[in-house]
Amino acid sequence: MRIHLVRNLGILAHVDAGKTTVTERILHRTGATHKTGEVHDGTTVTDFDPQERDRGITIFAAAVSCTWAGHRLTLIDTPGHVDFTAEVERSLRVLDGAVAVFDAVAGVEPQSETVWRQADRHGVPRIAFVNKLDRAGADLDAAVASIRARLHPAPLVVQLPIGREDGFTGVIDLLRLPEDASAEARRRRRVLEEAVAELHPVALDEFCATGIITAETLEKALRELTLSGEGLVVLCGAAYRDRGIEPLLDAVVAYLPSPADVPPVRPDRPADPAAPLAALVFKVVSTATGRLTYLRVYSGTLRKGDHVTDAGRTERVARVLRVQAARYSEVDSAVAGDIVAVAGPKAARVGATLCAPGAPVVLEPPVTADPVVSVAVEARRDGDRLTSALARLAEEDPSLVVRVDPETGQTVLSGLGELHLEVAVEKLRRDRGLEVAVGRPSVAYRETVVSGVTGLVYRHVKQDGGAGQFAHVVLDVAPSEEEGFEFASAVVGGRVPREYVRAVEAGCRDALEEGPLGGHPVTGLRVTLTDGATHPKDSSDLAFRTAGRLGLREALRACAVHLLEPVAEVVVTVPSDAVGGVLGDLAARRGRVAGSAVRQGTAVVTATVPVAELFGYATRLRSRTQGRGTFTARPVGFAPVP
Ligand SMILES: Nc1nc2c(ncn2[C@@H]2O[C@H](COP(=O)(O)OP(=O)(O)OP(=O)(O)O)[C@@H](O)[C@H]2O)c(=O)[nH]1
Ligand SMILES: [Mg+2]
Repeated sequence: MRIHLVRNLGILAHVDAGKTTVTERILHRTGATHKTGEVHDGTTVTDFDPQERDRGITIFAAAVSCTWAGHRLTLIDTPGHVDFTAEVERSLRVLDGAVAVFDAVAGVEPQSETVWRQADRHGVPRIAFVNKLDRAGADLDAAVASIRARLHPAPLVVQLPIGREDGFTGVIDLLRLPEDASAEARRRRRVLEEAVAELHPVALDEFCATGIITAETLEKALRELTLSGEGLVVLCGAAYRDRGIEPLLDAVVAYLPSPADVPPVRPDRPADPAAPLAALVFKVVSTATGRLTYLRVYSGTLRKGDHVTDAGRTERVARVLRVQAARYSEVDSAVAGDIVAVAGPKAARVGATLCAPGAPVVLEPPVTADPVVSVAVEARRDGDRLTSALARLAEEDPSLVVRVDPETGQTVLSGLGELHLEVAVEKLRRDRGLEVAVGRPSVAYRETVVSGVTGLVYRHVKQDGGAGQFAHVVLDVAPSEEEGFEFASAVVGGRVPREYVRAVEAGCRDALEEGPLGGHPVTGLRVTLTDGATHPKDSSDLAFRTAGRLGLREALRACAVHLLEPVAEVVVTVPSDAVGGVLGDLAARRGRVAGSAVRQGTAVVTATVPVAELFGYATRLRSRTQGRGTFTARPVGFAPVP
C-alpha cells in the first residue's frame, strides 16, 4: 500500500459519546465485518476484553484496520473514561489524525476537552463527528456552538441533518448539493463558503471572482485547513442507526493526513521504507500465545526474522502481525507508516524505540501520568505469583505503579483512579486466577522540599577486608518550581570524574523513592553536587551511587519537607434545584469552587477537590439528586496538604 493511501487515526471522545459504536459501524460499512455488534450486548469488535463487555465501556485502546476507497485505514478506538487517559495518550503518540466524537445532546463534555488538549499537544489534525442526532434533545447547532466556544474558533459544518431527533434519517452533503436542494441547504452551503473564504486565500480569490466556491476547491481548502489546524471540519450522524458513517469515511480519506503528510518523527528518520528502521512501542499485551509488542513504524521496513535493538539490547522479531482488535494476521513485513504488533521481543517496554542495529535512535516516549490513588493488595495464597503478575501489569500499563510500603511491608498498587485500580485487580483475578484481597483506596501522596540545605557532606567509606568502598560527596538541595527532579554538578577540577557524577545522580534518584515524611516519592527539588573526593583504589560507581543515595537521604532529613496530595478538577452536573446541596457538600470536602453556570434547568459546577475527599462521592451525589446528578473528575496535579 503506498504511503499516501494510509490513514492512521484515533477515535476520541468523552465517555459514552459513541466511539466504539462509530468504530463498529465503520468496520461493517467497509466490509471488515459481516455482523454489527452492540456495546450493550457486549458484541463489538473493539471492546473485546471481558471486563469491557461486562461494564459496557472501553478500557483498552484497540486497533483495527479496514479499507475504504482504496485507502487503508487503521483505527484506534480509545477509552473515554478519565481513568484511562494514559491509554489515550499512548495512542495519540502514534496516530496521524483523529475523529473527535461528540454527543449531540451534551455537546462538549469535560473529557472531550481533556482529549482535545492532548491531541493539541501532539499536533494531531482532527475532524469532528457530532453523533446521536437521533436522541431526544439532539441539537447540531448547539453542539457546534459549544465546540466553537470551548475547543476551536472555526468549526466548518459540511452537512445538514435530515429530520430531527427520532425523525432523523440522514445527512445532506453541503459540498455536493443536489439540484433540488432546499433553501436551508443552500443557505448553509453559503455559510460554509464564507467561512472557508475567510480562512483560505485561494478559496477567497475564487469566491471574490465568481461569487461561489466549487466543491473541488472547498474540498482542497478543507484538507489544508484540517492539516494546519486552522479549521475544523464538522460532520454529523447517528452511529447507532448507521447514519452518517459513509460520509465520515469519505471525510477521513479526504481530510485527514497520511503518514507522509505529517512532519517526520525526526529529521533523520523520514517516513520512507528505505530509511533505517525506527519504530515506537506504544502497547504491550500478554496474550494466550505470548507477549505481543504493538508498534508504530515511523521509518524504514521491519521484516519477519529481523534483529532490532532497543536501548542496546538486540532481539529478534519472530512474527509481524496486522491487528484486528483481538485477532491477528501474520504479514511478512511492515513499512514506515504502519501500525502492527510483533512477537519475539521480550524486553521492549511501552515507550521503547526499536531500531536497526546499525543505526540506533531513541524516539521520545509517551509521557506517563503520575498515579494518584493506591490500594494495598495481598494474595490469599501464591504471593510469588501475585508479585510477578503485578510486575507484568505494570509493564503493560506504565501508569500502574507497584511498590512495597517500607513501614507496613504491604504491596501497594497505585494508578490514575479508583476504576483504573478496580480494573487492574479484576484482571489479576480473571486473567491470572489469583485470589487477591484489596484494601481501601487511599491517595498517593508526594513529598516536596520547601526549604533546602547547602554543603551537606556525606562520606561513604568501607574498609572491612577485601575491596573497600570510598566515595565522598557534598550536596546542595533546593526547592524547584518544576515538578520532578533536577540534578547538576558544580564540581571543579575533575575532583569527581564524570562517570561518578552520573552514579551520584542515580543514587539520588534511588533516594527520591522514599521521602523522609512518610516514605512517599519526593518531587520538586534541585540537587547540586558541589564537591567530592575519590580514592585511587576504593572508589567505584557503586560506592558513589550509595553515597548519592545515603547523602541525599540525610540531606532531605535536614530540609523542610511538605506533604502533597493529588487534587482533581471536578465538574458536577445536577438539576439546578439541587445545586445548593452540591455546593455545601463540595465545601465539606475541601473543594474550591471555580465556577458554576445554569442552563435550561441544569447547573454545572466546576471545582478543585482533593482526590482523597472524592472516594464515595459518586454514591453521595446520586442519593442527593435522586440519581439525576453526574460528575467527572480529572487529576490536575498535587497541592500541599493543609
Ligand atoms: N441514540 C443513540 N445512541 C447511541 C449512538 N451511538 C452510540 N449510542 C449508544 O451510546 C452508548 C455508548 O456508546 P459507545 O459506543 O460505547 O460509546 P464510547 O464512546 O465508545 O464509550 P467509552 O468507550 O466507554 O468511552 C451505547 O449504549 C450506544 O449504543 C447513536 O447514534 N444514537
Ligand atoms: Mg468505547
